[in-house]
Amino acid sequence: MTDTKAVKAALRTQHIETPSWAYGNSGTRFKVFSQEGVPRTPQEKIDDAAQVHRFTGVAPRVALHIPWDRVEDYAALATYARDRGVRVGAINSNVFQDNDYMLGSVTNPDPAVRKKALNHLLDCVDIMDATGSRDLKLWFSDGTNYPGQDDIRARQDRLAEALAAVYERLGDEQRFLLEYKLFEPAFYSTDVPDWGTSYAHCLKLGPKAQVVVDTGHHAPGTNIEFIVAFLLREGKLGGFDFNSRFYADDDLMVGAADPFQLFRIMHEVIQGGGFSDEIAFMLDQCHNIEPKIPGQIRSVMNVQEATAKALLVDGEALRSAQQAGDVLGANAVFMDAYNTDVRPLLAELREEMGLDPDPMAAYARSGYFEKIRDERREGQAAGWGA
Ligand code: LRH
Ligand code: MN
Ligand code: MN
Repeated sequence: MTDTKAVKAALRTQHIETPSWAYGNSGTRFKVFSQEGVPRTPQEKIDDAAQVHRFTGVAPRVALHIPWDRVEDYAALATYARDRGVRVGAINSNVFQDNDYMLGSVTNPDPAVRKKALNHLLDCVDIMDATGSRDLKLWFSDGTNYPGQDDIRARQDRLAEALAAVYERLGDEQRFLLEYKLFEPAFYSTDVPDWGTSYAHCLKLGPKAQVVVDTGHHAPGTNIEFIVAFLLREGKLGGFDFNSRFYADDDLMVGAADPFQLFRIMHEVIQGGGFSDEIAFMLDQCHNIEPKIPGQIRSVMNVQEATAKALLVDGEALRSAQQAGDVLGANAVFMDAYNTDVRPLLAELREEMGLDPDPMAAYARSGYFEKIRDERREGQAAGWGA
């Protein structure tokens, strides 16, 4: 697409979901740093997410993590969000932070722990009913640390059983997204370590089970855009957890470590017909040392920039070079789009949308940070998670 009007029209339709946990304090296992003005409640996380939407215009949803975002009344929380111009997005289930889950959640050898974990997943679907959320995101930290610790195949059976029960409970408009991760916290074997395992389980269950690609969850050097292309072709890509990494699951700002990879991923999304709300574009990041709201704004802008460049790929020229076996020509078409400076186009688009062309500067000028810094001095700031 080289017509900039069409590129801008497409960009208007993209929605990037921000995670509630990005607004809380976070760190590594060595230290969680406290920042000023950090939200103390799920409502305050939603207030901050609403700012990201206010300045970017393309982040209208915020994902929750349960029980980190525990409230009495989830329908009321959804109304709270709507009143601030955003909606509750994906519900992320947390079956990794209780002592009971030391040897696993849904794959634990103890049936009582498995039952507890499954009940939590089913409770999350109840929450989705209350908030009107479409997607349940399932990530299991389950795995083993030592060879022989547990039966790898039996753990797959237990996983399949739990997934089938959750699938059964989903409403017609609901889906679950099964997330994989190579390692961590399990260091020997992980029960859902890769897209193939996630895909196989989802395929057995049906169309409401989809794979989610967290860009930080692969071995170094993995060709993530191949996975994206493959899953889209099979109708099995449900969404993304975007972030970037230099080493492992670093959860840094998307597009910070490897903007070219993000562009290649977005190219496959567009080529594969995945540029629609059927694919959830979510951020899954932590801002350990940078301010959180600007970190999210920057990340949303990074996704937009990669998307704009991918939309600029001249598809016709690319196809004819590919079909002619013109290796260098095809690569040049691809790189021309990547090397285009799309910042002026995005600034123009924002002005057309009634936004400030520079969301980072507009946020800094808005006084919102000074306001929350003063208002949130008392009480306990939310940490990674709670
Ligand atoms: C696991 C993960 C998963 C969790 C989130 C906090 O590493 O990516 O998506 O829900 O981090
Ligand atoms: Mn994730
Ligand atoms: Mn992760």
